[in-house]
Amino acid sequence: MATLWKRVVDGMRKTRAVFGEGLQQVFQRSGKIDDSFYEELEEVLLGADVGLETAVSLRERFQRRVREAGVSEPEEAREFLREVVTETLARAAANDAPERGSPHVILIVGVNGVGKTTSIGKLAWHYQQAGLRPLVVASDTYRAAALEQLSIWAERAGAELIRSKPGSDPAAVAYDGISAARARGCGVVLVDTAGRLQTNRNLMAELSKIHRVLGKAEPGAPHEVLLVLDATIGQNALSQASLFSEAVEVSGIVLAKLDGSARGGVILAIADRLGIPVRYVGLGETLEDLAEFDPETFARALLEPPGRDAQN
Ligand SMILES: Nc1nc2c(ncn2[C@@H]2O[C@H](COP(=O)(O)OP(=O)(O)OP(=O)(O)O)[C@@H](O)[C@H]2O)c(=O)[nH]1
Ligand SMILES: [Mg+2]
Repeated sequence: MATLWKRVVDGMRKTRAVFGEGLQQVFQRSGKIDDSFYEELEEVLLGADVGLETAVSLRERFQRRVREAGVSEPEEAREFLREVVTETLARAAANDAPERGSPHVILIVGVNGVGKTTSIGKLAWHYQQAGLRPLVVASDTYRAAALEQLSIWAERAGAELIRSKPGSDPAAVAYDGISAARARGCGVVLVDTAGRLQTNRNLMAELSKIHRVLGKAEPGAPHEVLLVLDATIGQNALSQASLFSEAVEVSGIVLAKLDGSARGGVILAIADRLGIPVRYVGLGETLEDLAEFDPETFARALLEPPGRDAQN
């Protein structure tokens, strides 16, 4: 299996092409550090969809460090950018691995088509590899095709599956999923839900119901509510996150489709502005294309110039 670093670097090719190349030009420019150096840097950040607020904050913190250190050559300042980027990403780091024993229940939510079902397939594989016997629950009961898609992922990942007929009550299926997990000794339950727009009140109310029913079936459940965001939509992902947080308590983010996006700088905005940990990043469409979020790795992948990624 490819190392985390290799998967991240390959997956972030599009972002790296824009961000890494842009930074390369800024840091390799001739002349001393001056105002236009900082302006160019801010432009590169904005071009990778870091967002205005986060770009300004990064630039200011970077500038302060460069001044304090008395550095005047662009190339010497590079390390300070790595520091502020890593610190920003570290705000989104979290470590709460599922405990073995009772089923650890994870509810997956998000807007239509962001990558929920695919991410569940990858997560199921991740937990399967960790020996936790995952069970996936098809609480997206609206479309027969959705049930079929989840079944295929469950099979690929070697996960147990609980599904019901199209049109049945999503909360009831969720309840059955937990009973089944207990009976079968499964350590992790992943609940797939139908995509919904944050503006659809009925569907949002349904999400709260699924949440409540899970809590009745298993004390403390859901232990995690993961909101899947689509990295290709850049800054719009931020508003989705705030609106979903009003309906359910989101405990973590899965940033899907980072591989399809040249706007991977959005991960900095998410870390800087949301106050919700990033747990996983989707980097493609196969079982293995999921990376646990790690600030150092992602900072390095963002900042290191393309071409220097051969080792490690
Ligand atoms: N390149 C890439 N494609 C992805 C990734 N995650 C999901 N996709 C693709 O995005 C599309 C939508 O994914 P789904 O998992 O069906 O999304 P969903 O949120 O379950 O969609 P609904 O259930 O319709 O709301 C599919 O074509 C996936 O293959 C990723 O990390 N990288
Ligand atoms: Mg789906």
